[in-house]
Amino acid sequence: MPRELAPAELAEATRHHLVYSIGKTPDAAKLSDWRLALSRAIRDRIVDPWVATTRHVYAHDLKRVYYLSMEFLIGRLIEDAVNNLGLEPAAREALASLGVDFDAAMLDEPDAALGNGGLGRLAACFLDSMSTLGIAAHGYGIRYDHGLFRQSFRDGWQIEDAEDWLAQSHPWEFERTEAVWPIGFGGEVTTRDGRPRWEPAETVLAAAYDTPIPGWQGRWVNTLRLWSAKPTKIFDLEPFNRGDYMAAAAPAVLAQTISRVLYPDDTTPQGKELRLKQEYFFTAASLRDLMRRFFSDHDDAGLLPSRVAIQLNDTHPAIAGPELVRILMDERGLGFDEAFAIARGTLHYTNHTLMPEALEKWPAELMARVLPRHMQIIERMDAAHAAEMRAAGRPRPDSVGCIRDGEVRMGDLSFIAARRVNGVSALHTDLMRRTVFRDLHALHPDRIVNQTNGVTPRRWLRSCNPKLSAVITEAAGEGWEADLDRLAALGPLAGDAAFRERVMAAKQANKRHLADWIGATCGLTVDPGAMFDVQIKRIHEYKRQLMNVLELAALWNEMRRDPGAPVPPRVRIFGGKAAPGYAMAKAIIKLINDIGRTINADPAMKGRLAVVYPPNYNVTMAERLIPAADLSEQISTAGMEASGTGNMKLAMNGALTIGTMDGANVEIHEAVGADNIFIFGLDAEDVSRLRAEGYDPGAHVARSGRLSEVVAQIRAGVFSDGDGERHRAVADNLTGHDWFMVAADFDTYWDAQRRVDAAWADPNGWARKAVLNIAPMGRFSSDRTIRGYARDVWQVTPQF
Ligand code: NBG
Repeated sequence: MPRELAPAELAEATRHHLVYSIGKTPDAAKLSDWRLALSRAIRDRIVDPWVATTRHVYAHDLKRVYYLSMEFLIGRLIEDAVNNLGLEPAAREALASLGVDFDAAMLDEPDAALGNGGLGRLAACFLDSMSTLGIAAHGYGIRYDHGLFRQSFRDGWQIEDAEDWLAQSHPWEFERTEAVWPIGFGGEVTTRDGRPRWEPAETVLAAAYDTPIPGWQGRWVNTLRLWSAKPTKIFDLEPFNRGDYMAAAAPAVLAQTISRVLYPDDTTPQGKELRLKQEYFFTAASLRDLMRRFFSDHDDAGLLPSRVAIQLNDTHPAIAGPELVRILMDERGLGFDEAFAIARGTLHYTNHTLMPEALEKWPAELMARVLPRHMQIIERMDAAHAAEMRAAGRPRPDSVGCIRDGEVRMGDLSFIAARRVNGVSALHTDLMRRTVFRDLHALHPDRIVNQTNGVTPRRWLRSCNPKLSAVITEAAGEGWEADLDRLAALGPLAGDAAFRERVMAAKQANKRHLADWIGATCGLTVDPGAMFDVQIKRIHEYKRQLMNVLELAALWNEMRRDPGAPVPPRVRIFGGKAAPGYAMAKAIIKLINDIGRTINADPAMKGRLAVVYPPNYNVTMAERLIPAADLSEQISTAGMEASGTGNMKLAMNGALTIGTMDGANVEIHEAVGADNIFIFGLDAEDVSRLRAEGYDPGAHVARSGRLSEVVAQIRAGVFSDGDGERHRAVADNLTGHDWFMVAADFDTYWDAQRRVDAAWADPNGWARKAVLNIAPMGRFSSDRTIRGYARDVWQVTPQF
């Protein structure tokens, strides 16, 4: 733990940075100047333990973990730093003495949104846990100029604008001008001295920017290294001298495009050359970097698997397999067999979805054009794998292979190049074994392991919910933030009325706070005494925000029919973005906003039912909503949500789950017990059986009076100013296709919501359930997940 820091000392350091790093005087400084100065002052506190960690790792030659991810959804860094270093009281006091409001300064930091959703946020939680546990790790990714787009609504439709997190200087990072690697694309493969040689046609530079990642109490500090693309030459002088300035700048523009923007899509591969280039760009830069580190104190490439573990976060960095083989063969002179064996001892792959359209595939022609040498190596790896299986008497079925029907299949490539392959919840891993990787699993029965996701309790409890944290500390003692199993101490207190009251008082305070924010940002008055019912996640058909909003409309109908019905007041809150190219998801957003507007405008609903959909859901908004949630909507079609992590964050903060038996909901159900969760609907087997039998959504709609009524209203334009056409695509899809089985689950969802109503009517019982949701959440800490990876996948020993 770094030395205690007195507020006066931190104030002085902040003032010093304001003048000497930012170049402003206190009287002229704006809030952002103060925030930047404070960030610098805090960063100074991280540098010594960072250096100490690096020395320790070198001195003890610790095995290193490299986490390669296209996405790191880290959010605000000042918050992690202040929280993990225990500096909040000092920072608050220091800024107050300078006449600056600490909370305002924290909120001034742009949300680093270098990710789309769960996959990127998981990577950020893992960074926090790897530092907290003392694992020698680097995160490797892309320093996008523009992160996930900013969402607003115009007439209820989603509008996207470019995000600009680097507009002000990013005070946490260190530019490493010595770590710059040339990355090639295209060109051809020739042979020289009997060795293949790749001569790329185009080269860009990958420039490293390091952000230190301190763990809990700053005992250990790892590095997140993000790559930015730079041109090999700034501009062409010849066209410039001719006055052709556009042509002069062309090389720079081309290169910089590679790290310009995060693909705003987390489920479908963009069949775009740029995406493939992004993937190769950061993977190749990371491998070069880590190989340089490895060879700086080892000579024998054969040692790589015992000194290095590389984790591929989804298939995005899957080109790491052929790239590593290429480096070992073409640059180090190893034979193919040896190179392949080393790669297969070093690489590990996490699968994050079973959705077929999300398992990346590239046209073989594109791969051969952009990465000609890699294409050769992929063919060779694939042939070697086939031969190996034949020799072992287990010939590959036709379904297996890296190249099929003119496409390179990154899922199979990742699998055959990995030592371990993991799923992210028990159900997902089981389905992986039985569906997408069935044949590969039969060939390699020990390769697939499960590592159920987790979330960092430092950010998702301690920092976002100080009120509940204080109550937990009273009950479980200090230090639970790094030992979340201690929450178990709350279990026996569920029967203690005074304790329950303290827990619910914290919730109530958070709800008042959120209600104020909703008033200020959405112009809506909501009653903090109402049930806050929250669905926050990417908008996707399989996540079924549609089912949620249809049930909401049905509830509205019911409440209008029977004004005296004892329906508890609810505020239904949505948050989430749709991929810009995903028309159906955008149509669902519009429908939610239309239904919401209709309900909010009905005077009879005042104080009884309200709908809130604040635009631009991001990490910071999640930190506001989660502590104030009573009910957590986890209602995906069973078998579709690999794990979910919002489900864990919400339960950890005392929200009860209404959900299907999908992803990690299954394990949450097991942990909290059937009495403390509202489970409904088809399970994964039902879903596949029903699909196989031939699912008829129209029949389900017809059978459900409530659903039929809502569909008829949508078609009649009840929610769209009489415009029956506006939501026709959604209605037609629901009655005619409904791949995600909204109609089949609607009635049981309705019933489950009424069970929620009944439970809410008993405040003591609800509070008891809330406590019994928090108590067993230790197993959903990302510390538990990372210990699992360390043990079963990476074979490293955490220092703490
Ligand atoms: C997402 C899944 C979630 C899961 C996260 C993290 C992708 C491709 N997958 O269910 O949909 O929680 O990954 O594992 O983004």
